[in-house]
Amino acid sequence: VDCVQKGRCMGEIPEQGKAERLGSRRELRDSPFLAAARGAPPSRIPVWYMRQAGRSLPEYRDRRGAVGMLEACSDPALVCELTLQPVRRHGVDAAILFSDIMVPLVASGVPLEIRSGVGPTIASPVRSAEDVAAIPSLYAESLAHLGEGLRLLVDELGPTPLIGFAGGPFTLASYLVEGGPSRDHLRTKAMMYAAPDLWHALMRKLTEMAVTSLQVQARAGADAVQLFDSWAGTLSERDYRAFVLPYSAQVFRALADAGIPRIHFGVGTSELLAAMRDAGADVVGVDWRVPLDQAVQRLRTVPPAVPGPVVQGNLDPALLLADDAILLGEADRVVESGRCAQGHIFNLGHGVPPEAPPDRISRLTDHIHALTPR
Ligand code: 1CP
Repeated sequence: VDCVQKGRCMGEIPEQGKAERLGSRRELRDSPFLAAARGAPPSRIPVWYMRQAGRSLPEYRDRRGAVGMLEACSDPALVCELTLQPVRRHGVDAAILFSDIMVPLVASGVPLEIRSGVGPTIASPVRSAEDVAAIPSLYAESLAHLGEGLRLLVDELGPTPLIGFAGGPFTLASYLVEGGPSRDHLRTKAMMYAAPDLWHALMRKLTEMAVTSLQVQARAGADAVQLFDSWAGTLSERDYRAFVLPYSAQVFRALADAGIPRIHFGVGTSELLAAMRDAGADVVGVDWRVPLDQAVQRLRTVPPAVPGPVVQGNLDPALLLADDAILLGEADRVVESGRCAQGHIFNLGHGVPPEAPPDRISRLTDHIHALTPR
């Protein structure tokens, strides 16, 4: 079924409790993704991929055509269609809303663009107290299109759960302060060190935005949420705990009542894994730099938390460009090293590269599904 062709427009649905909504999607009770995320035994090893929608898929290139990224994100029917494409093609165990971490900033009125092949660029980077004060507040009503896309999806997805997401406070700050993508995040870290009051004021604003956005998504039917603090791995654990963790913890706390699994992910975060779990995440994403058995060791707290750590990851995305035998062999290693976790959601260590052959992604998915779950 194609959301765009159907061109349906649904009215406002009153806010519902999660338990009530689960009742209306009874098929979700058997979801391997939700079982693993809760630390329960899944019927098969769940698989989804960060950036599973997007340029690796010919049907995506077809549908996106010349439509700008932000324009695409504000069209609920198109969002629905692009979210469903990888679910149909690969048979993954979760859908992730087609959107971007910059969408809440755009909705609040911060002038920015997403340039094809570049990423987000900010018209006037945030460098002073005046700049921070000028960032408008985000109102839930400004994200009505996001909620609308989610509601269309909940109807279409049947037994497949839907992941909502937001950018983590450090990662959003890095785009705002640098003015665009950055390798070293030097200006961002300089602000953090040299102007801590300014930094904390900025973090408070971004935290509020992430909370508003995730609450809108949870109310519209997201079955899990992921906080993408992609670039937090540039910080030492000490600085992460002082300058970022309190804000991420606030985001996770604000989502506790929604009763849905909360995933926390960043790249290069081998040294931050325990801190990222301490922020209140139910599931911690692990990139490819540390094997899952070691990640689990790092995530075990003293006294041991009950239940034990649930991890997501951690296949190197570059393997999608190697041949099948190498890819599947490495995937087996990831699965084996993840068996000591309370739960493992198979994923890549970061996003699907646009060059990844779609058929190979499907074969990888089938291969993992054929393995015996823990
Ligand atoms: O399928 C999915 O995963 C859903 C789609 C999705 C998600 C989860 C997109 C679509 N963006 C995101 C999150 C996002 N956006 C993150 C966190 C995840 C990650 O680390 O990859 C980040 C850091 C961004 C910022 C961003 N937006 C970048 C990265 C730039 C950099 O600093 O390297 C880029 C290239 C974008 C644009 C974007 N977002 C999504 C797509 C399909 C695109 C490309 C659009 C285009 O080129 O037209």
